[in-house]
Amino acid sequence: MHRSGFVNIIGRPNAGKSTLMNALVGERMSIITAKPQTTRHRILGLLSGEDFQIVFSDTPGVISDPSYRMQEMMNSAINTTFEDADLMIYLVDPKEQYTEDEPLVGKLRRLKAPLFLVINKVDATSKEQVAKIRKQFLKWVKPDQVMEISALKGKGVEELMEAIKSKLPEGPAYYPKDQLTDRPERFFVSEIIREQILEQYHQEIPYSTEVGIESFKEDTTRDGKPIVNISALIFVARRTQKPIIIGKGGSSIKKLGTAARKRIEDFLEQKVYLELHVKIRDGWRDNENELKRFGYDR
Ligand SMILES: Nc1nc2c(ncn2[C@@H]2O[C@H](COP(=O)(O)OP(=O)(O)OP(=O)(O)O)[C@@H](O)[C@H]2O)c(=O)[nH]1
Ligand SMILES: [Mg+2]
Repeated sequence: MHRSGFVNIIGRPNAGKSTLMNALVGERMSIITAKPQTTRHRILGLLSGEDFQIVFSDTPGVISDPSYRMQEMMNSAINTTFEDADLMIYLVDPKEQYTEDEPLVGKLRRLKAPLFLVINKVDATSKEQVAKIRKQFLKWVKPDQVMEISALKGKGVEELMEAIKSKLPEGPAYYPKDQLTDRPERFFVSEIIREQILEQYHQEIPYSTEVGIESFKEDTTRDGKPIVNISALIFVARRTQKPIIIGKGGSSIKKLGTAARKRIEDFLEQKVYLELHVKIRDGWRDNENELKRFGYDR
């Protein structure tokens, strides 16, 4: 018998969804930073074996009161996971405060698919606090299982994987068994650059920024070694943000370029030449055409 299914990971920004998906698929796929709203798109991570295929989804954290069209679209990426889930993982950060009107709780009550309530970050939270959060959520939702894990330390991840496998329905492989994700290489390259922007810049800058790959070409250096030539565009939402990205005498963008290049080299397992340019796209976060171009309408 072959088993397969969509296992969708949802929760608040910063709960550790991307860390968990990467731990489950065993690849550094989704970007992870300490800042909330790091993930902006639904990203599939595939895990296949002889007799099973799990289609994991990493998703943006739910935003309770979106200020931009972009954030509304991030929320709608979460809504699609309610339509196709064979199993829903609701990931909770026990260090946070919750109330019954938590954005996803109502929808989770009406969910037909099995629900796992997974309490993350137990490595960094007291037992009492974990127990309190567990009790609280059990008043609000009826999960099929409750688990306590540390996605960061890998604690409880194997047990979670076993529990997931035991809930997988009978079904065919949806993707070729050697495929790892639904996204092309260049998407991950732009994500790595965005990750480094989140790491390096502060306040509104990372949130006002989008990255596009202008060209991506395999080439050889003058001495005949393989290299990937990548040219990327950093879009900012306001004119005043451009000099901040660039920094004094180009120092900030240079630092960004070096950090991103190293990461991309690790990811592609190849030498990389990376060129970065900054462009202004006034108010792109509220502009339907720009959002479409940046892939927010999938
Ligand atoms: N201590 C601890 N930190 C964790 C754990 N899992 C994730 N984190 C940290 O929490 C922060 C957010 O992790 P992400 O995986 O990016 O969280 P996310 O839910 O994908 O966040 P968004 O994409 O913004 O919605 C990072 O600093 C992680 O290192 C955990 O089990 N323990
Ligand atoms: Mg994420």
